[in-house]
Amino acid sequence: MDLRTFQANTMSAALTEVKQEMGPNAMILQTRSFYKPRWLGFRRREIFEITASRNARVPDRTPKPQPARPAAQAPQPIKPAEARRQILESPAGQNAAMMGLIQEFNGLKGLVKELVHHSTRSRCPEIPEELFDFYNHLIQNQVAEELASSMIKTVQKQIRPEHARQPEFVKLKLAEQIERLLPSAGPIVRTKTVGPHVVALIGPTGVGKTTTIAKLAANLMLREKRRVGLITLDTYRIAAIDQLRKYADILGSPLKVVGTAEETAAAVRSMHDCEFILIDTAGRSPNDALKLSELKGLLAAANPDEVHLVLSTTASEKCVDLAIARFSEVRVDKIIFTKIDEAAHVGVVLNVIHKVNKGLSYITTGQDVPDDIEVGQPKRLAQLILSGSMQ
Ligand SMILES: Nc1nc2c(ncn2[C@@H]2O[C@H](COP(=O)(O)OP(=O)(O)OP(=O)(O)O)[C@@H](O)[C@H]2O)c(=O)[nH]1
Ligand SMILES: [Mg+2]
Repeated sequence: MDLRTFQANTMSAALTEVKQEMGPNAMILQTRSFYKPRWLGFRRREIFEITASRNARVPDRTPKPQPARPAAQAPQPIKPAEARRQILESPAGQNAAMMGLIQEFNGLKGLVKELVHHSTRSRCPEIPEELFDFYNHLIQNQVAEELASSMIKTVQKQIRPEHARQPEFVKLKLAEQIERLLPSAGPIVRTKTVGPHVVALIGPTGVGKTTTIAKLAANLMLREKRRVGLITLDTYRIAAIDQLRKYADILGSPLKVVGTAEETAAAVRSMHDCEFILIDTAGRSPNDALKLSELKGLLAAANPDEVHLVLSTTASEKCVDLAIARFSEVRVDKIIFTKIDEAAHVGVVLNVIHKVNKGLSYITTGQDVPDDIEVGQPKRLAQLILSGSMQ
């Protein structure tokens, strides 16, 4: 039997070779794909292989009545076209056809990936080739291009060229960079010995301020056995007040709902025997200048020790930037990032903290009170940004 194998970068290229070398009647007996290392084993390339024959005979397995014939009579050769039809109609043939389609699809996917790689590559020629996959990984995790590029260049200076081919080593160096860029600011600590440590949470609507207040209060009270008072500067919405009241009732902590500067100052005074006062505020649109200046007045009356801006990781970076710009006019000391569990990528946390140069106090990772909250550890953020395959 004239049996040959053909290898190419795509299934269709392999098929073209089969047709050129063996003619249009060649029979495909087997197809497969496998990966071949290239670039010194650093990246892999998919190879498509077809085994074909010009004159394979395919046994006809359909049961037929056996006419009596002389034992020495030779079997009739099957015509190539008929044999091909039989192969295609058999389960094995259909499997092979399906596999061929899947391989074509994978080939296309690889091609698109390669195109993206080349287009990104051409936009940043300064990134060394051996570290390009790491740069791409950072970009795909929404780390700002400029930041990713400077991190990669620093890593390049720190490592020997042979280490660039050791992903775990490069990851370690990148993690060090991320940790350096992400100052941690948490947890909330009371440094004074007299009077309550007052913490306010501000931020856009629906980012998770009230839920985070409940998590913080529950952890301070149940785990650290602290006396905690709650104040809400949200008099607009009954539902929002009820939400915090529910938590206050469960925890057994005092709750004051205030709407004016005088009421705010009085509420803080009334909780003088608490170790911590946590202040919840109504979400405000960064575009609502009037409500933001009202918030500024109320907060000033509370005279908090720290104000945390709460931002959602699921918001676009544009929204996050706008929120930072507008809420900074009120007052921002630290940043909390919520909904890390829902975020597709967390590079935005690194970009923002680096840009505003404020410490990351907490990240929240789900809706469960009190468990889904963590102190913003740079190591953990580095792990989240660098997790997943880099190649
Ligand atoms: N997945 C997820 N959901 C969260 C997280 N934190 C809060 N949420 C949810 O986000 C929604 C809004 O939470 P709230 O705490 O009411 O948000 P808020 O900032 O107080 O909202 P406003 O007071 O309306 O501005 C609720 O459904 C919460 O359960 C988190 O870390 N992960
Ligand atoms: Mg709220």
